[in-house]
Amino acid sequence: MSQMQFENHHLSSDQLLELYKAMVLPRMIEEKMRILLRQGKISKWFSGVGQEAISVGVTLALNSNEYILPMHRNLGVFTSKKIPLQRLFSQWQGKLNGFTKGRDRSFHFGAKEFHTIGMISHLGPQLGVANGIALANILQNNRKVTAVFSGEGGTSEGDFHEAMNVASVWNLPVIFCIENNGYGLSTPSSHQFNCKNIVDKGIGYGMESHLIDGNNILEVYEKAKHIAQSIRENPRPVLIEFKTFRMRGHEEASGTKYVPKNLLEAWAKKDPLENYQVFLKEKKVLSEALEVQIKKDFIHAINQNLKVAFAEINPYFKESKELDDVSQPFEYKEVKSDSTESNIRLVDAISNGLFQCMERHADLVIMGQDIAEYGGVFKITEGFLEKFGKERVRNTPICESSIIETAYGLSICGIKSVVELQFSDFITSGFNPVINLLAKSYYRWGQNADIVLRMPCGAGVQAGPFHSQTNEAWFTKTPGLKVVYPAFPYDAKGLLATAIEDPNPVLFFEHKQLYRSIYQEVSDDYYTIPLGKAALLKKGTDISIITYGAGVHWALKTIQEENISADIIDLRTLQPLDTETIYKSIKKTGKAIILQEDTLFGGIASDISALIMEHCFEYLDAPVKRVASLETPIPFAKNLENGFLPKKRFLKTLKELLKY
Ligand SMILES: Cc1ncc(C[n+]2csc(CCOP(=O)(O)OP(=O)(O)O)c2C)c(N)n1
Ligand SMILES: [Mg+2]
Repeated sequence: MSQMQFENHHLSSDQLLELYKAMVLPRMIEEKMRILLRQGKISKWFSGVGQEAISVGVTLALNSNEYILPMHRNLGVFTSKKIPLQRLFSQWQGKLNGFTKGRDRSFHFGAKEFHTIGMISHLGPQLGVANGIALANILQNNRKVTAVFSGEGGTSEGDFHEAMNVASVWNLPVIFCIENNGYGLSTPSSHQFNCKNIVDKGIGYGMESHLIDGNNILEVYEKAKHIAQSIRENPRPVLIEFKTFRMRGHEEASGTKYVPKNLLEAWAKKDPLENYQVFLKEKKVLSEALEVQIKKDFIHAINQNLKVAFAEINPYFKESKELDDVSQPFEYKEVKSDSTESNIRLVDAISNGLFQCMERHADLVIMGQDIAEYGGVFKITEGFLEKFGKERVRNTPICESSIIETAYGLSICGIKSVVELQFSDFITSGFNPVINLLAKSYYRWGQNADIVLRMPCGAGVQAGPFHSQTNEAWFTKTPGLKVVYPAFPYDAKGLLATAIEDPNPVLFFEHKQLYRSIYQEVSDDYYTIPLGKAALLKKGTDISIITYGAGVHWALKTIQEENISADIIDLRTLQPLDTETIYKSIKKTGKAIILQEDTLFGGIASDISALIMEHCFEYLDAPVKRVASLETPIPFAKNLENGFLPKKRFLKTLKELLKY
C-alpha cells in the first residue's frame, strides 16, 4: 500500500506515466553522479532526492515557453525542460560544450532556449530575477507565468522579502516556489524563521499563498497547473510552500549527522517516487516489466550521454578569448548633432538626454525611487511619466537589490533599462546583484545585462557620510562593469546615450555638486560620445593633470589662477580607461599628477599611477603623484568637508612637482 493518498480525477494513464518517468530520470541521474563524484569526475553534488515531485510537478505544469528559475536541488526542472543530458553532463564536468564553457560549475547557468535560468550562489537574487522576467511578460502582454524556486533557508535573505514585496506591489505573474525541506545546510527551520509556515508570510505581502505536500506528485502537478492557468488569466504573484524533506546532506561531502534519525526514517516512508510507483502499480498503470524497461532505457541514455560528454574537449586557455568574453561586443555608432544648442546645466543635459533615449528606444524602462510623479529627488525625470506612461517610468519600493535583479530579468527578455539610484551611496543595498549578476553574467553564460545604473554622487554639498560618497572604485575593479563619470553637460548627454546603447552594464556617475553649477552649450538633439575616450581639455608643457568629475573643475580653476602650463585630461570614462591619451601626454610633459575626489587608498589614481610607472618610466622627470580625499568617512560640516576634500592639497603637491 502506498503511504500517501493520491487522488487522480482525470489524468490518463499516459499522463500518469509521464509524471512517473519525469521523476525517475533525475533520481537515476543522481545515482550515477554520486558515483562520478566519488571518482573525482565532477566537483560537487547537491542532492534533490526526495524532492523530485516539486521540480517535476511544477515544470510539467507550466508551458515549455514559460521561464523557470531553479536552485541547486532542482535537477528535475532541467530534465523536465528536456535539456539534453549530454550538455548537462558536459556542464558539470566543466567541458567546453557545457553551458558555461567551463567557466562556472553545477547549476550555475541559464539556457534560454529551454526557458531555464540557473542561479548565482547567493540564493535570494534568483527571486528578483524572476520578477524581471515576469515584468517583461506583462510589458509584452503575453500572458505567461514565471516560476522561481528557493529553499526555506533562502527566505531569510533580504532578497526574498524585497522580491515578494516588489512582485506584490507590481502584481507580477510569478509563482514563488519555496521548498521547505527542513534544513538550510545544518540549520533546522526552527532556527531559520519564527513562524509556523512560510505561507503565513504571504499575508504580510498581500499575496495569495498555498501550502502543498511537496512529496505528492499529483497534488503538486494538479495544484501548480491550476494556479498557473489562473495566473495567466488573472496576472498576480502567488506564494507556494512545498513541505518536503532533504534526505541527504547539504552537499554530498557534508553528511546528515545532525539530522535526527527518526525524521529521516519518517520521511523515507514518504518518498515521492516510491509511493507514486506503488500507487501506479495498484492502479495497474505500471507493471513490474514496464518499470524495469523504463529504468533500463534511462540507464542506457545516461551512459550513452556520459560517454559523449566524457569525450568532449576541455576548455583551453587563450588569454584574448577570456578577456574578449567579459563584455558583449558593442559596435559604437557615432550620432552627430548639428542642431541648435542651449546653455544648460549638467542636470538638464542628463534629463534631456535620458528623455531622448526613451523616445529612441521604444521599450526602454526606467526604474527608481520617487522617479514617476515626483520626478526623482534631483528632478531628472520630471515630466517623464506624462510622456512615457507608468509602465515605462516605474516608481519602485525601497528595494535596491530586487530592482537591480529585476532589471537583469528584463535584460534576459531583451528589454533595456535604466535604474536611478537615489544616491550612489545606496548602491550598497544592491551591491550583490551588481557584482555577481550583472558583472559576471556575459562571461559566465553569454547573457548580457543591458542596464545603466545612474549614480548621483559626490561631495561639496554638505550631505555627510551617507549622501556624499564617490564610490566608483568599488566598481572599476570588477571585470564586466563599465564606469562612466562625466564632468560637463555636453559629455554627460552624449555619454549617457552611448551607455544606454551599449548592451553591457554601465555605472553612470553624476556629480551632485556639478548638477546645478556647471553650464555648457549642449546640442538640443540626440547625439553620442564613445565610451573609453578621455578629453584633453587644456594643452600645456610642464605637467599632465589626470582627473575626472569634480576634480576636472578644481584642476581647471587652479591652473588658471596659478597660470600653470599643463595638460588637463578629463578621463570621462574610468572603465574602459583611455591609457593612450594618458601616456601620450606624459611622454610630452614628463610629469604626472592624478587628482581624484575619492579617498586615496585603492582608488583609480593608484592604478593610473602604476600604469604610468610601467609604461612611461623612461619619460618621467619626477615621481608620479596622487592627490585624493583624506582617509576618513566624508564629514558633514562645511569646514570639515573642505579639509577632507583634496582641493588645497592639490595645489601644494602640484607646486612641489613643478619645482622637482
Ligand atoms: C548569501 C549566501 N549565504 C550563504 C550561502 C551558503 N549556502 C548555500 S546553500 C545554503 C543553505 C540553503 O538552504 P535552503 O535555502 O533551505 O536550501 P536547501 O539547500 O535546503 O535546498 C547555504 C547556507 C550562500 N550560497 N549564499
Ligand atoms: Mg532547506
